[in-house]
Amino acid sequence: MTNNKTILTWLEEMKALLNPDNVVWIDGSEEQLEQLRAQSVASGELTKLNEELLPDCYLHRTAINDVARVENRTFICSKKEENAGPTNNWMDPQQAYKMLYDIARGSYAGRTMYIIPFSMGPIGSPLAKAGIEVTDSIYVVLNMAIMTRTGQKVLDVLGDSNDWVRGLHSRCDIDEEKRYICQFPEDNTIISVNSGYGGNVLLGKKCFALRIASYQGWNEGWMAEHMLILGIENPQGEVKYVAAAFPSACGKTNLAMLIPPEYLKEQGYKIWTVGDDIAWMRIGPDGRLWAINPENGFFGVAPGTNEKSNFNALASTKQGTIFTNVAYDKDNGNVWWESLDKNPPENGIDWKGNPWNGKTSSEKGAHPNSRFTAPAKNCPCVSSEFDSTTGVPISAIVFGGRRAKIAPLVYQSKDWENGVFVGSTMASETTAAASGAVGVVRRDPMAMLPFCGYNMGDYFQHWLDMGKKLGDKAPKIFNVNWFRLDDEGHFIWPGFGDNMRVLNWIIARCENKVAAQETAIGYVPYSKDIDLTDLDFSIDTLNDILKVDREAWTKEAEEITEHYKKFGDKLPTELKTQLDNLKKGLAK
Ligand code: SAT
Ligand code: MN
Repeated sequence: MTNNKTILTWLEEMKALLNPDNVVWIDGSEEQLEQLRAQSVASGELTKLNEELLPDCYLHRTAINDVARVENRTFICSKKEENAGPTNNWMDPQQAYKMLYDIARGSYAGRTMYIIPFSMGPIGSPLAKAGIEVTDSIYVVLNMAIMTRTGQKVLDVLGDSNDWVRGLHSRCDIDEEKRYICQFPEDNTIISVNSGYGGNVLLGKKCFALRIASYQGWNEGWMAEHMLILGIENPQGEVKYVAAAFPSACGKTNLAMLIPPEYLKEQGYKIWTVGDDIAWMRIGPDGRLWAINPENGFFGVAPGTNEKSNFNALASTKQGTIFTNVAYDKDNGNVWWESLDKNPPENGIDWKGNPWNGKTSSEKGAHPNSRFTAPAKNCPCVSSEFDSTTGVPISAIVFGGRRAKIAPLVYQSKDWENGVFVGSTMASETTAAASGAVGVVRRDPMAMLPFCGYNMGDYFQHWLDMGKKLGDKAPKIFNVNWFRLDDEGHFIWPGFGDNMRVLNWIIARCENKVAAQETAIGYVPYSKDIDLTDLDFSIDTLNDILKVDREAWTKEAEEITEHYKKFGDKLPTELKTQLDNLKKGLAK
């Protein structure tokens, strides 16, 4: 498949280490993938779903102990501990290689080694990068074939270059105690052992496109961010692009595929999806920030996805999709998950593989972090720029998280530097996307806490430096919070399609078309400027969720002071000044 010496040498090493019975190159052809699907159905790794209801779709169950990313077992293995920084687990690279090789040694015996050449980003795009993942899992091969661009073409474009990322995945025994997800940023290398779950094993995704790529971006002057990318088309047919960062399972996929409220649709507004999870952004020849989505599919959270909450995501899963850890409907060969509809299967199998009656059981049918892996091209609102090699120009960057209180529905930062401050202090209540307690507030700067491949203090500085280079062409930076709760614990803002009302305010701000009130935290909308047409929502309630509560923010500023202490000398002085300014503004 290739004469690239750097690849061939590494593969020889991997073969010697892993000792596979067979070696198979993934060439990107449909015939080969079809044969692998058949093979994994025969072995029970995949279940073929009803061909009429869900053509070319499959169900997979992971081990019960292996259902989410494992942040406590994820390591950045840079030579110096300081370069992993205070927010990452660190391991010395020599020690890590030895430990991981000892775990993986001989683990492919009796198995096949699949070699997956893949491209993150449209093949041939100057913003794209290549990788090779070796794996002993057909599930990984089939998911990578949806989530990335795979096969011979990748090798052809790469030629003899050594600019590619090495990814070793071995399921080993799915032993939790020996599960490790290790990134070696200085070596462009990822090693993942003893897991078979999504983010731990689809190495193109978080491991490469965020952890390794963020480090590459720092060195090469670009940005790899945990952001969706969407286009907002106005009635004149002009499209403005927004990139938005939210922690895992905070609705990035929903926002990326939003359907505007009826009255806006009638006026001609449309949303186009470029990406739902990751953005790679570079300064283009015109000085603006241009973004691509390095992925080729959506690895979305299934529970909560339904016709109302995300019609487009659901439509994306109707063909060529792999479902992981959802419930199975034996009578119809169909899948089901919580809140899909009010008609769970009676004769079902739950995500653990046990018989399950959805009508009577109090147990959940699908795991809260169960997923669909769907091809992006299935999405009814996929952007015409999806495969663009130049990407799309970004007008606004939006940060957000789950905050029951405090953070207003939306506000704009005062400038780029202040926007970096807002991103660096982002906080969110935790979800099921990672193992650990759910619902605890944690600081998650730029939604990159589990994904930044280097010292987060340096990462903040990189953001500040990018702002200096972008100058007055820099995107405007905003913060949103869809998740305010009332005293009874209900969401106040309707969210979903109605978030378009907020996006329209954001775009109007970018175009200098609407005024705003300056507050200590930034520019907050006048409530009259958030369009509530056709919405049963009072202006008083809107005022409530736009209010900047001085007392709460003063407490918040104290918590930010604590959060910032972690970064020591690495905290850029600009951000210290920003915090001081916030405190002064609140005291006024
Ligand atoms: O499992 S993944 O890490 O790929 C998805 C997520 O947690 O956002
Ligand atoms: Mn994500």
